[in-house]
Amino acid sequence: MFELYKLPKLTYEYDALEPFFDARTMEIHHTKHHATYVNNLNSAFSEYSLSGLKLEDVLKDLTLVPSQVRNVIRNNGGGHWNHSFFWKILKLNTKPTANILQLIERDFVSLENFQNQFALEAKKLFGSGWAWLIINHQNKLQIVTTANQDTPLTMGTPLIGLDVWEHAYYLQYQNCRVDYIEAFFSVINWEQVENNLLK
Ligand code: MN3
Repeated sequence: MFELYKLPKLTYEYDALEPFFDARTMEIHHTKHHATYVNNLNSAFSEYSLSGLKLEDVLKDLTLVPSQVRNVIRNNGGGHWNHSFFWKILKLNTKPTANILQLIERDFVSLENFQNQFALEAKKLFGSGWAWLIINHQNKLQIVTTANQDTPLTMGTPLIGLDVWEHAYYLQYQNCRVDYIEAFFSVINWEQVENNLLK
């Protein structure tokens, strides 16, 4: 089987984020949802002989690939990119680094206010998509949302991303997206956020 892209291994166990994100959701999310994006992405790259292209480049500019495969790559390539990013920014018991805190206070006044704004945008997002904290092209922190599996790559450098598709929380939180968003603030890996900032 053609395998340009691989499902990344998590660096922690599925139950590592309990009680905030439950093990069953993490396992299904990783081994079923993310794996499907990877398989579909590999099929598309194989069928259209795209293996010379870099996924990030294509996601920033879909005109690099034939029009009939753009939506497949947008959805599944985006799905692969977004989830690979998401797994890395999850960890229990980390705190914002001095760097990050300084930027958050500069652009959102306080960490609490940032969290409120982020939660509001994530809650407001209609249907499936993602909420992000990015550094935009003006070098300011900005909260943005993307629909479906669209990435924020053209808008700036992503620092934090939250999957707000129902598959990310329904087993544990059912219709209570707000509780899932609140729980997310307890599992943000601020060390990785700092890594993302330094990129
Ligand atoms: Mn997902």
